Amino acid sequence: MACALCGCAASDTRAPIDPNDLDGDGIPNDADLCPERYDPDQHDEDGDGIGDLCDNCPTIPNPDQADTSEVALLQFEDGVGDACDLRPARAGDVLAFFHPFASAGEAAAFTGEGWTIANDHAVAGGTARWAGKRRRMGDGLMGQLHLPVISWLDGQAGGASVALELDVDEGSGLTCAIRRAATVDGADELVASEVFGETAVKRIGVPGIPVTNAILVGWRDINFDRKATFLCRAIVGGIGGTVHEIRIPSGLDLGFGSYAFGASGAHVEASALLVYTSPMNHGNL
Ligand SMILES: [Ca+2]
Ligand SMILES: [Ca+2]
Ligand SMILES: [Ca+2]
Ligand SMILES: [Ca+2]
Repeated sequence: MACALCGCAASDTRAPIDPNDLDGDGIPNDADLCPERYDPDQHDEDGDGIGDLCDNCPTIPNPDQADTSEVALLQFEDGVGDACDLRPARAGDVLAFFHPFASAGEAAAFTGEGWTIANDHAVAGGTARWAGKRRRMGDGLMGQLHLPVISWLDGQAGGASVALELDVDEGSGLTCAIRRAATVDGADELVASEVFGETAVKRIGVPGIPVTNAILVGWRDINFDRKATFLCRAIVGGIGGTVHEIRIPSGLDLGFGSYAFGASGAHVEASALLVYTSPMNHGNL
C-alpha cells in the first residue's frame, strides 16, 4: 500500500548497501584506504595507508592523522592535520583542492595547454600553463606545487621558469616562480611579483647547479585592515628541505580565489598541487 502511494520501491534499482563496503567503491571496508569515501582508484599520494580523499595531509606521511593543535588551545580541530597545518594555533584552515595528477581525467579540472598527466605527474616540456576551473574565496589562499623534477632546457638562460599563480584574473594576479639563472655560471632565483605591483628577487641556487626537486608555495593573505601580503616560498630538496622566502605587499583587498601554474623553457614534472584557504589572519602572515 505504501509503495503504491509513493511509487518508490518498484522503481528503485539501486543495489542494497553492502555492509562490508559501505561507500560502494568495490573495496571491502577492511581493505579500503578511505572506507567512507568512494575512491575506487585507492590513490595514496604519500603512501601512508590513508587514501588521498580522506588524508588530512595528503602529501606528508602521517598515519596517525593527528589534528590536535587547535584543540590544545580550546578551539575546534580544523581538518588539516598537525603535520601540515598552515597555522597550527588557529582553526579554520581548509584544504580546498588537491590534485595528485594520478589519472588523465584530472586534466578536466583545468583550462590551458602544455601539461599532460603521465606516471602520476603533470609533465611539461617547454611552454605550459593550466588554470584551475574552480576557485575558492577566503582571506587566506595558499597553493603548494610539488616539483620533483625541474630541468632547464638548453638555450633558455635567464628566461626559463616554473611558476605558481594565485588570484589570476584579467590583468591581475600574484606569481611565485623559480627562474633560471641569467648566466650559465649564475644561481637560480626565486621571484615574487604582482601584475602592476611589486617584484622581489632572491637568489636560491648555487652557481652552476640548477635548482630541482622543489616545493613552490604561494600564500596570499588579507589582514584585518584589508591589507594583503604575498608570501612566495621555495623549499629546495622537497619536504624538510631548505626554505627560501620572499614577501611583498599586494594591492588586493579582495582575492579572486583562483590558481594556475605554468612552465617556460623547462622540462617540469609536478607530483601534486594543493590549494588551502584560511579565514582572516589578523596580520599573522
Ligand atoms: Ca573508499
Ligand atoms: Ca595518504
Ligand atoms: Ca598523509
Ligand atoms: Ca589542524
